[in-house]
Amino acid sequence: MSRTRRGALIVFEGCDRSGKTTQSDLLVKHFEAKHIPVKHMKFPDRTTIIGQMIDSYLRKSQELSDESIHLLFSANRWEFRNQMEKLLNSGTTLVVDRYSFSGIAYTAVKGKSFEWCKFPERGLVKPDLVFYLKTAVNSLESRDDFGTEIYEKGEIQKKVAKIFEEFCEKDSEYWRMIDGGRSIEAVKGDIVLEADRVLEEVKGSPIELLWPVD
Ligand code: Z5A
Ligand code: MG
Repeated sequence: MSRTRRGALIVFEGCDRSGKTTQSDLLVKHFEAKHIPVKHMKFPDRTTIIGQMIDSYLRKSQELSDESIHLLFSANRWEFRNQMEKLLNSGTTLVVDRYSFSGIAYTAVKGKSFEWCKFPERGLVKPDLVFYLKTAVNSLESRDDFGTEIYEKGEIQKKVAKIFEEFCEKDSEYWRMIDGGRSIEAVKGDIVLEADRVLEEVKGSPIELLWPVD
């Protein structure tokens, strides 16, 4: 029985201005040039009603409790969960700019427990590969537009970076730490090598879920 090869779920994580959008765009273009079906996604997706509430919070025009904003970020991913699974199963690779790990990291640094932060993410599609773009926070602060939204403070970004590094250590089978402090082309070179490899690896393997509840 022939089965359509599934696509891969490839996620970019990192601090503010670490190059996630730049590199995820380049990876999408790389796949397009090879005629590989690919879709670029981004969280938060500010186009939905939930996304607009998140946008107002990030731009500091709407105050929300830590719990409410956490659940809104998660709900924003759940809005797209079934569509993502369908696309992957039909052979489309998804390149996603921020995902559940941002959700966990940015709330955990406010003092909520890791387990509490993780819970609403359970059952979303598990990425096949996560790139963490590691870049010194001091150098990010000098990149364009740093400092306009609510979390864009050096102290918060440093704590978030530490949580991403813990993920890299703990979940090393699908996390890759990439030195994002180099030129855009050098960073892209490493990413493309890993991404091409994972596309081959996932052929024939089923989609997994994040931290499924027993
Ligand atoms: N958040 C959350 O709390 N919970 C959640 O569940 C999720 C998110 C999903 C908005 O995210 C906020 O939402 C974010 C986390 C929180 N708050 N913070 N911080 P966002 O994704 O919309 O925004 P962002 O990631 O914070 O910022 P960004 O501007 O999108 O950054 P980026 O995509 O990583 O960087 P970039 O646009 O590719 O590059 C930034 C600049 O640096 C640009 O001028 C580039 O040309 C330049 N650049 C890129 N690469 C390089 C290199 N290698 N060298 C030099 N310059 C470079
Ligand atoms: Mg971005």
